[in-house]
Amino acid sequence: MIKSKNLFQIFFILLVLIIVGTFIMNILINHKLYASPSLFQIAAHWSPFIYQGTINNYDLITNFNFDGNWNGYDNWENAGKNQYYTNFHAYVYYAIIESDSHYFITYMFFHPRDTGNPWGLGLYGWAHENDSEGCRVVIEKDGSNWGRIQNIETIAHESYYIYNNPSLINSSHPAVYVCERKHAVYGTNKAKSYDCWYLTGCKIFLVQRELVLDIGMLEEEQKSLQV
Ligand SMILES: [Ca+2]
Ligand SMILES: [Ca+2]
Repeated sequence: MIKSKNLFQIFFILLVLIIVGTFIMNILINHKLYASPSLFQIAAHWSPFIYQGTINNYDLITNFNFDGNWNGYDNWENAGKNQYYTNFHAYVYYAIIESDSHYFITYMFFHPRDTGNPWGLGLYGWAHENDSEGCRVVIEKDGSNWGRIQNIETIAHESYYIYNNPSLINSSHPAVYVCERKHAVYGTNKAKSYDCWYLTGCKIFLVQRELVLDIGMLEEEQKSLQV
């Protein structure tokens, strides 16, 4: 027969195990140590803060099918229609490549109109439909859940700029700067480019983590299209 003293000891040991187990599980869940993050979580974790120069709504980053179709030949015309021009939603497209040692995360910013430079002149001055520019974030696998940022690479027209060991916002978000009109992307607001001569004089807004949610919505949208 088990004595009441022994029963108390067993009960006490079980209680301690439950409390310690719950505490450990909470740590694992909160710090996502119970499983490696998914590729989507990796892309969301390192997603850039985007400083976008704007002079009008054609400088708002949006989705390719903003007009309800996947036809790229009507985007210039439709972007100018009031129902779309006043209702662009923020989207960022992403792609991620994983190697044994790195993640290569590409973020693409789409604008239906590149309105050209103010003079319509120069090698890249012309206006055109369907503007796609962006950046790539290179993450080195270092044994931690999220890895370590190695560099970011931006595209501006047909040139690439590499920024090693960039400073981060909220510890995991590199900043990129997107010019109005032409939408060239730089990793610094002081790039030696004619684009940034007029970037500094315009209104700049900051697109934050909401873009991550839109990436998720886009994934669901793509799945529904595949069905
Ligand atoms: Ca279209
Ligand atoms: Ca452009």
